[in-house]
Amino acid sequence: MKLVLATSNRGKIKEITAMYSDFDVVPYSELIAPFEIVEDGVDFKANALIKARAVYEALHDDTLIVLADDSGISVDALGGAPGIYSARYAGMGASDTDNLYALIEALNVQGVTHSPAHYTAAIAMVSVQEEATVHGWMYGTAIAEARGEGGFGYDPMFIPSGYEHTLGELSSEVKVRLSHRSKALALAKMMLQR
Ligand code: ITT
Repeated sequence: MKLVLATSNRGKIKEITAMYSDFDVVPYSELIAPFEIVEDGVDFKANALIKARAVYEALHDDTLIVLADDSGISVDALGGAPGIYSARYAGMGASDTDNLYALIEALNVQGVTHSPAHYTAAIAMVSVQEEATVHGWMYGTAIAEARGEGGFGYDPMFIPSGYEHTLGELSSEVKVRLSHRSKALALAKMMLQR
């Protein structure tokens, strides 16, 4: 079954490809020229559907299934920010590193060294037959410093519940066991197999 990923995020592509080794997974940019998708949905689910539909429609191939991920981190001490704005917390076109240090700075400004936080992933699947969405979450603590080089995005400042190290310091195997994306992808896989 060919599964087209409607994402340009290399960290997501790596994680999804590793977890879906039993599928024929291809990023959409290998099939058509990548294009900008306006993510103006009200929540993660709406944005995941916007991305999956946009790529499905652009491909013009009803044998394909398109899968999109919309995700982000929500920090309690910041009222749940950045949430759905995680990819542009430091402004439009910001890099992962810019966003990471902007979030650390926001905690420092509040005088917060540790705050409860969680990641959310919404996965949307679009095919000729149907559209479906699933979610996954990972809870833990956001800290006001970056530790480790592993993972991507906000991982160097996120300590999963039950651990003492950040996802930047922990192995990718640990992240696969715990992550918001893994949980959502496991549900999505059951639907795809059905
Ligand atoms: P696509 O829309 O092309 O998929 P994107 O990076 O713009 O790529 P999102 O709009 O879903 O994706 O934004 C997700 C943001 O949350 C982005 O800044 C990521 O770095 C961050 N994020 C999501 N999952 C993460 C994870 O597992 N670890 C670290 N950061 C993550």
